[in-house]
Amino acid sequence: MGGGMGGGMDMSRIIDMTMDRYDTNADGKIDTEEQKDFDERAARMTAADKDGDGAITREEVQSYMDEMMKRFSGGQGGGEGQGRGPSRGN
Ligand SMILES: [Ca+2]
Ligand SMILES: [Ca+2]
Repeated sequence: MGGGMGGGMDMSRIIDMTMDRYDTNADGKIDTEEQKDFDERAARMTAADKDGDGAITREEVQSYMDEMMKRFSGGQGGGEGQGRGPSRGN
């Protein structure tokens, strides 16, 4: 299967950067300690922990990003509402 994304965004690079930034001990996952460094935006990524072991692996980041992309480009309308937190920065 040729799974190339034709788009402008290089997903694996984004994941690399994410891991780089937060996986400070470079063991390949972002554990709960490292997650304390998450900013507001990154905090959503805690939802990426599919197996619920508290640590976010690169794979989990990847499938999370995947889902986000699908959601973005899939554009089934109607998914709005509720989801907006009161985040206005400060
Ligand atoms: Ca780590
Ligand atoms: Ca996990």
